[in-house]
Amino acid sequence: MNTESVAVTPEEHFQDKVNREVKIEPRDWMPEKYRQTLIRQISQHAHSEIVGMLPEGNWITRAPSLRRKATLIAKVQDEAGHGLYLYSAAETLGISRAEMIDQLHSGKAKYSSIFNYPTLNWADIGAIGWLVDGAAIMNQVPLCRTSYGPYARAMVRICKEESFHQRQGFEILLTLSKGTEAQRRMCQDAINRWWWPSIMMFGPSDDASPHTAQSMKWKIKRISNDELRQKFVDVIAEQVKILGMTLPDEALAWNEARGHYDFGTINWEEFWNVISGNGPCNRERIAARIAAHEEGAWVREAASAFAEKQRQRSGGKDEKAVA
Ligand code: BYC
Repeated sequence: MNTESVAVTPEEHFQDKVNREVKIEPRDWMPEKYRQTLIRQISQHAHSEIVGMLPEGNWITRAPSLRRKATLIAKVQDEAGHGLYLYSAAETLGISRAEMIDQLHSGKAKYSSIFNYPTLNWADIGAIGWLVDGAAIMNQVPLCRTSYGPYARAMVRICKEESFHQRQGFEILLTLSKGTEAQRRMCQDAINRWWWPSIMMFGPSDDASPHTAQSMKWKIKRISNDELRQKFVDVIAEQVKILGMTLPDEALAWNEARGHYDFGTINWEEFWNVISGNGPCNRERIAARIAAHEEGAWVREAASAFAEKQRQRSGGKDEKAVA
């Protein structure tokens, strides 16, 4: 028996596929707004990975041992790889890498709010790994089931690497937490400064999120901002006990009836301020990205010239083969 529903319009056919968990692929018909939403989300995600290299890259030369240096280099390199998978996934939707980069540099496209905060000392690298990568994984694991095939497939690989990142961050903090009094203070101070920005990473609360309802209907997003944030708070409120540290929130308390931790009110004014370009490091981050892009122009030109030479050479060979 044919159980497929009879789709009348392209929109209905599309929604029916989404409802049946059939992945949408680049050549499939899709509503223009779905395509635009994906370009916005995937490119902003890619930009976050690339900008995220800056605060961490800053600590490669100052990592306290060879092992820490090697691990941090590997992590920062992974972020570059994540950016590249994501730019490639977005390109399948008909936008070029150059256009996306222009949107980042001109301020038209956003990147994660979290990377507009400074990394002041080594403990911050631990806190980023544990809290920032932890929040990123919480958000990204459901994206492995997102409705757009190339995005979902990129996320599977990214999530595997992110879980290594989170563990290395936790291990840095665990080491500090067992160290001297000064090291314990560094650890607590980093947690205090990164906690609130980390829970802002999930985005505005559901009732203030303009995109969530439609993105959930299209199964681009699988779990809402508030639900993910709550899951993250529940996990971290337990893990912080292993470090013998605390989270800087007096309202944090287990709520037996809800089966979740209650937590304090997020400073949404700070969030909107940071994402509209006025956080502590926004200008510095964009200036660093633009400088890197301009300084890398000769590499792009050399690579294009080399590709052109190869093309001409292989063209010559082909002609010989034909002759
Ligand atoms: N920062 O309606 P909403 C990482 C914007 S880092 C900045 O909820 P949506 C990593 C949002 O874009 C994590 N902007 O939107 C890398 C929208 O503005 P526009 C990166 C934010 O898209 C290196 C407006 O607020 N992860 O992985 O449905 C080292 C309204 O929001 C933020 C991703 O990007 C924010 N935190 O939901 C370590 C995951 N939150 O675009 C780690 C993929 C919201 O209309 N993205 N905005 O101008 C997503 O899952 C979703 O896009 C979000 C936002 C949950 C982030």
